Amino acid sequence: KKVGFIFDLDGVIVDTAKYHYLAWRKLANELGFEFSKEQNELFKGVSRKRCLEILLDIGKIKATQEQFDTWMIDKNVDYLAYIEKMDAKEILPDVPRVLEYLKKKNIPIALGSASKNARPILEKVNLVSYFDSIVDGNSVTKAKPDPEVFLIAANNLGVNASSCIVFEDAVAGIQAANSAKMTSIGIGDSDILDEASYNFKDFTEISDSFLESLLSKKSK
Ligand code: G16
Ligand code: MG
Repeated sequence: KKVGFIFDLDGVIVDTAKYHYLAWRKLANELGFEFSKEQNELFKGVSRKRCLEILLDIGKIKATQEQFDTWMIDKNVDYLAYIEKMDAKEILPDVPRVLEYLKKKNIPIALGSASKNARPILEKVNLVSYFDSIVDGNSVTKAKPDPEVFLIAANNLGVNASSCIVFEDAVAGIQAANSAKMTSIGIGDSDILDEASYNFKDFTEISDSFLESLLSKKSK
């Protein structure tokens, strides 16, 4: 059976969470309240719109539709200024090795991200060519933990959902992969991502022999 791999973006391929944080914090400060790194954890894997809703809850701010739309744009403009300065040095350790390993074996690879900025980020870090399909926040109607983003990715790769393996750093992403009946690999804190099929701190812990054994198991 044909096997496919799906990578989340933020927290898996690059650490853009820090830039999201700085942009959300700036907006919070402008609106007159603090926004901590701990609170930013809630934003991982969550859509931009949902992030702003949570942020306004934290600040106890009621917004008109017009204000809401303006703040979404303001935050993204600030975020894009950080993205503009990104380069390949920001790729998380050993991600290129794993991508290269899969590419050499002709395994189809997709991106499955909540971000509407996924493509420009992949371009900035020079990884676009590894992806046979890029499914991002522009292509989905339902956010993670809904499996939509991963199901579209599997479909684009021409691989059965149950033959896909997903790398995710967010609880909502692991849940999305699980409900799509995919094999989920948690990247990060195994206590937080305890619903994943496998857990690793980062890609340096994922050996070629682990990938090999996963491939032979999944292709049966
Ligand atoms: C990422 C981040 C989220 C962010 C979302 C939308 O998800 O983890 O914090 O809110 O994308 O990003 P944008 O504002 O660029 O559309 P993922 O799925 O790549 O981890
Ligand atoms: Mg993520």
